[in-house]
Amino acid sequence: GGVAKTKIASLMEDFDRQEEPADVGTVQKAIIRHLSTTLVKIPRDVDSLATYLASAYSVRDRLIQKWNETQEYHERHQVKRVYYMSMEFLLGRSLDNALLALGLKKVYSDTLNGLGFNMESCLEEELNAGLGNGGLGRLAACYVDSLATMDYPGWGYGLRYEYGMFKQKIVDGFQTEVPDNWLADPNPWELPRPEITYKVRFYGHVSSARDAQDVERHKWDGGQVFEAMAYDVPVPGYGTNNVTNIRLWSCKKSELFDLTAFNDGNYDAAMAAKLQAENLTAVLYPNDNHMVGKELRLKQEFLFASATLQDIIFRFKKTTRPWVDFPDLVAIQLNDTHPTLGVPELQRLLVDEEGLSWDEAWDIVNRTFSFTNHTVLPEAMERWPVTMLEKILPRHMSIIYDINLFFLQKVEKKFPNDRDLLRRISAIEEGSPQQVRMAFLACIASHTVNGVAEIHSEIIKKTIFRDFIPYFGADKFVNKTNGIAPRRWLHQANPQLSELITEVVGDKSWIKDLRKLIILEDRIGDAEFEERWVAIKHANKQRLADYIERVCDIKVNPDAVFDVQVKRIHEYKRQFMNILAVIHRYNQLKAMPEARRQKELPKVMIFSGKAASGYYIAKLIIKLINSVAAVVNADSAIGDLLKVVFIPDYNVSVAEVIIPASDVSQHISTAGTEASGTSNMKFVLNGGLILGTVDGANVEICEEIGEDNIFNFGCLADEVEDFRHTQRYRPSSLHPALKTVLGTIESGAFGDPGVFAPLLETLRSGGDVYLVSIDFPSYLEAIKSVDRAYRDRPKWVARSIRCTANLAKFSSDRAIHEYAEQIWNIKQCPVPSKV
Ligand code: GL9
Repeated sequence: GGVAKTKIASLMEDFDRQEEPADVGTVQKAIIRHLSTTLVKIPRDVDSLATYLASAYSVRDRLIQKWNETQEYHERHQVKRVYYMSMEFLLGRSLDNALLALGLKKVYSDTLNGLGFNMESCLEEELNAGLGNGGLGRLAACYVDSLATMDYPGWGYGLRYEYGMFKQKIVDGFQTEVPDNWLADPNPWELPRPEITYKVRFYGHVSSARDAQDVERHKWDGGQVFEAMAYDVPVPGYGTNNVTNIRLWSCKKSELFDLTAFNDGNYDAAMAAKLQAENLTAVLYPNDNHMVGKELRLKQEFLFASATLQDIIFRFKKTTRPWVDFPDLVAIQLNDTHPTLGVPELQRLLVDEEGLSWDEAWDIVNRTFSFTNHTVLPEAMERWPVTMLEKILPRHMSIIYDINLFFLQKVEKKFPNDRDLLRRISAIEEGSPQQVRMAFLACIASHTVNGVAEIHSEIIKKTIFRDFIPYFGADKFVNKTNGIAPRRWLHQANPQLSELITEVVGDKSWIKDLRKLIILEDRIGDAEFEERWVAIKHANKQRLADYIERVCDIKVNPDAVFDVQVKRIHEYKRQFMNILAVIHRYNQLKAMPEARRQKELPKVMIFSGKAASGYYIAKLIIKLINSVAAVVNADSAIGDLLKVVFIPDYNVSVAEVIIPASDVSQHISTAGTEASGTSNMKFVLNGGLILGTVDGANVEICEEIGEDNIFNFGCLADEVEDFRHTQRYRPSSLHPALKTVLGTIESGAFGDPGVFAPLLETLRSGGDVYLVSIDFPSYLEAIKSVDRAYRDRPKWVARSIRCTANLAKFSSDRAIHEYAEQIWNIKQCPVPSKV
């Protein structure tokens, strides 16, 4: 077989190295072949879905070749890789992105035209991969894009949920949730790997015995064993041969058959047990910034952690390098605490399975892991009851106890006689029930901890990780400001603006180096250029207006100001405050004499976003927005002066339509609550101005674009605590404008006020935790300055250009370079071009 193997190996390597030509003839042949063979279509059944699929399969063929080459090349050179562990990857659609990355968009468009199909409608056949909630999941997707584009060796690891983020339907103004059956159509972007599976155990018992060296060794067995199977999602870099991988685990029930029942001839009972067995990867938990302590979620986290670590170890063992070298080949980034069970799992695999000593293993763990914190909201902090862990993961619970014990012993040694410090810093929170603080465990196990924007990284040093600094030193805690992929969020989402930029820059190099955008500043004041800039924004607004008419049946005027707030619905993000100000504006317009009113600035207020299915108050906010919309939009006295739109089912591809069309976008979280935000970056990159609080990445965006180009308001992060206290203990009377607005709601102007009572209560006896009533007056002032600024058209256009020109810092390429150099210690490794 040796000779045959060599022959097949060299033929296959040759194959991967051959690049198909990129001409219409070749592409057409490939599409036809997939229609006929892969999809088994007869000519009269070929519709735009089939055409999309055949196109996708033909692009995938090219991707797989490059994927093979990249993996082979990295393996041969034994380069260090980063593994980005994330429970969420919000990828959206892939075909357009892949076509642009491979430089095939034009030839595919021509080919499809030649076949009588329109490119846009084919692209729209693709279902969104919605395996994430919001910013955290989309960040992971942008980071993998940058890893590939910048030729860094790295993979994403995640879960393949059968149902991703639910689809949102609006019924009678209320959100309803519909399952997202995203795998209903064939998915060309995943490669099932049935040969790559790992067993993952739950429950069972731990026994111990002394080994030959008289060391106590632990064995975990019994319980339930599941199987995790790999699905690989290739991610192309832009304009490079590198194609990286996201490996998603799907749970296949193992030991499905109850063997006794089976042997007893009880086949049907055994099958019933199989069907009843829960599928751990059935559904994504739809909570953003909120922990729900369900056993099933814990099991998902462990299935993910265990399969991933087993896979990484398997790959490491193929190198035959000694264990101490593990951190020289492997960096693991924990995307929030969700993958933190990877820590005790790696420790277990090294000690129990591979026979290393505790200290050898712990040293490896510590040099391997780093951890990103993404939020300071207390309700988002993962804590698992000790009793639940003991039951489901007995060996891990005991490893966590030991990790914590050894840590506390070292703290005690450095700071003797400080029992309160030990209590505060312990990974086990005392109380009933006792709980494991996952953020502390991640911090203790990681060599580096980072926040996601300057202000956020400072806040976590003063709050959750405060007590760790005297022990570890401040250097362990760093900042890595988030970034966004310019490929998707400018080049793909805004093709017209991209073309203009390419013209000004002289080539497409800006797509991989956003610093080149600075040259746009030279064109400020150039009348012809500014005219084109404005025309492109207008065309994007028209595209959104068409979408709104199609989806919401509301006609909006593209000449009005498009004022946008799109993100998850959450009290801390304060969509509530936005809609209260909309009511204020409506009241004002109504009160004006007609002649005066017609001089007002026409505005379209655009909202979109999902509420977690169990988040009652957030759902009431959606209802209020829709109720206000119904009244305002039907008011003929108001006409185009004010329209309110709630676009249903916000997701990546809806964002791609909305973001390039905004004049103003709102990022108005209570200061100190939004760790970073990333859509703020997307809007500004597309020439939209921000109305925002001094929070998250808004702060650094302001630094980059200048404070003349952002509308800031509201109290500052270090004032928030004080305000909360004065609020609570000396409930002050509400601002008159706010009182009037609440009065309008309570009068029944937007339907049964009883419906909204619990929402209004959050401002009163609820304690107004997010300081809506404190910031409302300065918010109204800020809105006035936006309106004033917008009326000065030339100045506004200059501001818009300045926004785009100065956004380079917020490229995910910059972020990934920083992670690579300062945290992961990985080097770029471009796969050489074909000869
Ligand atoms: C988040 C923050 O809320 C955002 O401000 C931040 O931009 C992103 C990415 O760093 O992370 N933290 C967080 O918990 N979520 C975020 O989007 N969402 C989820 O929990 C899914």
